[in-house]
Amino acid sequence: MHNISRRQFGKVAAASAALAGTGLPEFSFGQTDVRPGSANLAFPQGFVWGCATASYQIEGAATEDGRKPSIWDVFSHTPGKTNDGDTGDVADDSYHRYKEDTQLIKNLGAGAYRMSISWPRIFPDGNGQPNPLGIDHYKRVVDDLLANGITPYVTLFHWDLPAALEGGWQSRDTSKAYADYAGYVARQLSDRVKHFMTMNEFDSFTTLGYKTGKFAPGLMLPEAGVNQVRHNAILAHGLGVQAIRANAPAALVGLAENATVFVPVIEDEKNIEAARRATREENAPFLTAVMEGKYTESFLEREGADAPQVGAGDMQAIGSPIDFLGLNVYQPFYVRADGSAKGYELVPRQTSYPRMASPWIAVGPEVMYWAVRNVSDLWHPKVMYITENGCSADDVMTSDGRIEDTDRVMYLRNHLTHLHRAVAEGFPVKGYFLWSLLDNFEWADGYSKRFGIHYVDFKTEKRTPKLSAEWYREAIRRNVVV
Ligand code: PNW
Repeated sequence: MHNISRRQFGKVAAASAALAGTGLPEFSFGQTDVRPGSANLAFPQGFVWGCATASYQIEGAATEDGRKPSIWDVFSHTPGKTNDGDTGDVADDSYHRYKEDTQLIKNLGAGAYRMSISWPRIFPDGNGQPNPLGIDHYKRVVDDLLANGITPYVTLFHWDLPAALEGGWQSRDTSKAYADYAGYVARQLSDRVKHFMTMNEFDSFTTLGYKTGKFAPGLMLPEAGVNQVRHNAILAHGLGVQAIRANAPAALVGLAENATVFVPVIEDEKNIEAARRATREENAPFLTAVMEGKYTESFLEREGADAPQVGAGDMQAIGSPIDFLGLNVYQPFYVRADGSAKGYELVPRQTSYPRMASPWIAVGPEVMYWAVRNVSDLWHPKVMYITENGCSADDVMTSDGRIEDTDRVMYLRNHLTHLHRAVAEGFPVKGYFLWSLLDNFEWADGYSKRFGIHYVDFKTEKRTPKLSAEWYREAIRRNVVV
């Protein structure tokens, strides 16, 4: 049994020592002034503020400079798969307008940008010969960011898998092809890029792509097949970490994962313990396997004959140490201790639970604190980032050209307040990336859901800062929740 109060005391004591001189209070939540704008909600000096995007969602230029289709090109061009038949053919046209987008980031005062590389631009057939025009494009993008004082954080796989790879993530060969691709990009870019993330959100592209069929490639495999896809995905991550290290020894390697986050229904010792247990069990095929280098016994038992086939050396690769852990944080799940052997029970959200414009975004800002704390208490990563947080909203432009997204500001302000609590308690969160810099192709929802802090008119590609962009700029400028 853990002695929570002692552990917590140690953490807070360490936090106050670490924060001495930064002007942060020992206790930041519930016990001091937490009015927005209060110095008590200040972040440590050097905290990284950024925005995030992904290649297929913003680039367009789907057939340019030797790029061949990804599974998302195939899927979005299949009738009935995306809202209104929307595709990423043009998207934000950022392939051509990247300099304009750099200026949007610069105007926010943000020091970092999380972007992704399109695998089918680099290896149009998934493997074999690299396409020099592909990597040249990203060298230009990165150089433009650096020239403007913005640090790139590069994701190597944000779901645009080359369509040419037979079987996609059902095949182990894809994991190997991924490692070759990741090693190649790291070698090409590591003179300019320090932070690489292997993958974005295992659960989304495996479960939605291969189980429910809502995302590319739109398959509905039986459980054994889905578990194999998940295994091949985390294996690709592990082999990717090794390949990046071999090709770019100075690079820092991490992951951007949307771990399912559990919030204790009441913040007391037994429910906190339940949240921790739920975090480990419910993320067993993904983050737990990556952080522990093994599947939990209860996962293997629960899946039985449907458990994945594991090759020799797979788990060791999967458990390769990483330098930082990125968490994409959107929605909470509530949990309570129930006295069972498992130790927890999920508590369903009532129908009145508040949501943003995407029905899956249930609003529970404390998710931010518990994402960091559960993961830290279980696995103690040395460095963490929030690699995504944000929301869709029903943005409309007023007659005088403004977008008054007070609901998005509300969502962001509250999430940052709870992130501040985590930082003030000494958890090692070093930065925050807002999803998203600009409205973009929201996967199966096409252009019907807007996540940007810049509004995009998809007819003219004109970008307009929303109220939330103004708000974020002010938070960044003062390094405090406003
Ligand atoms: C993340 N869900 O995706 C992705 O990393 C982004 O590409 C995406 O645009 C952003 O969040 C907003 O959706 C998710 O249905 C998509 O639970 C869907 C879900 C979760 C994450």
